[in-house]
Amino acid sequence: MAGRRGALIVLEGADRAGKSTQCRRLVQALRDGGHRADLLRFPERTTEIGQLISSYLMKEKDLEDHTIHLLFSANRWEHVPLMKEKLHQGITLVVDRYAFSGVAFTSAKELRPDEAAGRGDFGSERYENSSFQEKVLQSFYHLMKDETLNWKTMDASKTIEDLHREIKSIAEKTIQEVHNKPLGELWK
Ligand code: NYM
Ligand code: MG
Repeated sequence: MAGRRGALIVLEGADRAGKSTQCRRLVQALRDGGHRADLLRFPERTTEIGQLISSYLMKEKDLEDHTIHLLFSANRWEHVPLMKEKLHQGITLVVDRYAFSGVAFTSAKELRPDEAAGRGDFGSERYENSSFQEKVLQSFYHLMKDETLNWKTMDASKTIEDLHREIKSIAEKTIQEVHNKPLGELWK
């Protein structure tokens, strides 16, 4: 195992797709299978920056669009040294949202045609309505055209168990494929 690095596995998607459930299940399954794996999520609401983000999302605080965008970004950057250290140590990171959510959610604000959104079965945080989520999805599809990022599309309407099996098998394959590759950059 010496010198093997961990894989960076990111689950992205609209709200309510089941990412958090799948991330938890995946980390547990990888650990049960003898891998070293840790769970991360963004926004990580426990830091000072994360608390600002959380109060923005809960509509307790108003922030200008660029400002909140940069806070989401800063919230990822403040974790990058730790993430790199873990990956170098051979720990696979399962990440519940990353920079792609940053792009998809911010650009969805620019795409928004009007406020006359029918409310779906979402929570009460900012962005949690079906017309906004539709824009987010369009943004994700756009980002997925970048083939240098090893995207796999999951059908979130499948059962938790079926999805878990699929995701686990992709993750295990990815861990093998990247273990002797150097860490790259998301975007160059
Ligand atoms: N979100 C998340 C963004 O708008 N930009 C970002 O960079 C990230 C990481 O935060 N609706 C949005 C997407 C979600 C919200 O995330 C809270 P979660 O996964 O529901 O805690
Ligand atoms: Mg949410």
